[in-house]
Amino acid sequence: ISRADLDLVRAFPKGFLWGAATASYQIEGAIKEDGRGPSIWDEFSATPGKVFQGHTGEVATDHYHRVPEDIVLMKELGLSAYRFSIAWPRVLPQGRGAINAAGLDFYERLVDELLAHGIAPFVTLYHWDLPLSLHKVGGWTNRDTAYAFADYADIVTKRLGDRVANWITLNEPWCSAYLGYGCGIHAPGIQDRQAAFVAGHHLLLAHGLALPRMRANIKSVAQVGLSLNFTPTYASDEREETKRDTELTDLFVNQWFISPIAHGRYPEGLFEALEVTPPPMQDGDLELIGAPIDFLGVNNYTRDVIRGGTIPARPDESVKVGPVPGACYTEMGWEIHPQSFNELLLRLYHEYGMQALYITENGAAFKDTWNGDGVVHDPRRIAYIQEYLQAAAEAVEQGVPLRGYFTWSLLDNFEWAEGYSKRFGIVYVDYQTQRRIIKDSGHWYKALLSAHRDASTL
Ligand code: GBH
Repeated sequence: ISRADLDLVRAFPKGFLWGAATASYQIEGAIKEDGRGPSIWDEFSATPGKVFQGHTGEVATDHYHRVPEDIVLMKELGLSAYRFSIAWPRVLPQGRGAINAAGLDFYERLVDELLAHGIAPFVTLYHWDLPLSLHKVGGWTNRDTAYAFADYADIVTKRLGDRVANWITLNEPWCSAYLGYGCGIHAPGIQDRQAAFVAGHHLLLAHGLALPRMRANIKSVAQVGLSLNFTPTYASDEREETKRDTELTDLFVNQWFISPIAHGRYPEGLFEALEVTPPPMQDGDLELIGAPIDFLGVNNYTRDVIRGGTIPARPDESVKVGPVPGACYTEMGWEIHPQSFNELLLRLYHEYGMQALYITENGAAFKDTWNGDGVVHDPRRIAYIQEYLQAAAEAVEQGVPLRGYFTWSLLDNFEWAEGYSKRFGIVYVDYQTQRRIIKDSGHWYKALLSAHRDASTL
């Protein structure tokens, strides 16, 4: 570990949580086992042309059968926290109604094993795997799905609320709403701008309805929040139309969900900018949605640079500029820009008044290879995490109440529409054998975490 890394860890307070994140459909596999019902991602990935080379989550990283081994890996890495998601269709195969005991048992064993190893569980209730039966009756465009989610949240926290303190209702509802219903690149693959905003409202409502019911079930000091994705937007030039389109993109990409959560209202001009009518709402919805959360989970990977005046100029269409001269990109084609991460954290604190923040996802995909020698060199991932942590450290020094950092991801996994073609793990997975190999970035992360522990005990 370098001198610079030692300085880096000193910026993070004692008790700061260091973790890694995953999601059920991306790692579990075993989609037909022990009574799990089908999800929209089973159907979507089985539909030709939707996912890279027809990849599916049928086996994924086989985590469902490898929990003990994977927890040993986390322990080896020295993680103080682990963020994972619960597959709703394992708990409620039809989305509502009959509970599948084996599903709850699986997550209870996972939680108990984490606790036995001194790793704090951060549980996400919804990371995109909606039970297919709920989709058949409209999915997130149906208001009833929000009530079904609240019942599901109640069931899970009744079972695990005596030992899990940290909960995330939804992961990136923007993606569920827009990628799922607006442009259709994610399940359920619907292309309907208007439907995206209806779905978005019901996702927010689901969060709002679940919040008080979860808190009632959590025994220790409840920490309930949600994780939102942010992609800060920057203007590529000084022109008026560039300024306008940059603001419109920000409205759509960054403000759509945080504004109702933080302020109890949709941001002004959102629906007009996207040329949709406001979603149907009932009295009291925005109060539920805007109820205080205990923390905000921040997922950030990159920024967007916008060139205005592109026709058509609706912010969900292509107004991004091509490669920024001199910039570096990951395998996803996402620009590496730590400064925007720093500014995002400051904004969430100052403009949105978030009093506790966790980075619940940050990481990078690169072309990692393994030659059979048990070593994976990924210097660019180390540099990425280092630079983003440096930006986070500066935010902490500037007063941002940052409580923890989870890198995406613990393991290489099923990267949604990209299938297995993109590797985000700090641990490599050889999909032929399911062997796990800690990448150089994993070894580096481990050293960093242990340096932070040492610095904290001084
Ligand atoms: C996260 O989403 C997910 O939570 C996680 O499951 C996933 O594996 C990880 O990141 C890596 O991708 O409008 O098509 O240009 C990613 C957040 C937000 C990033 C939307 C891409 C623009 C998509 N994403 N963003 S698009």
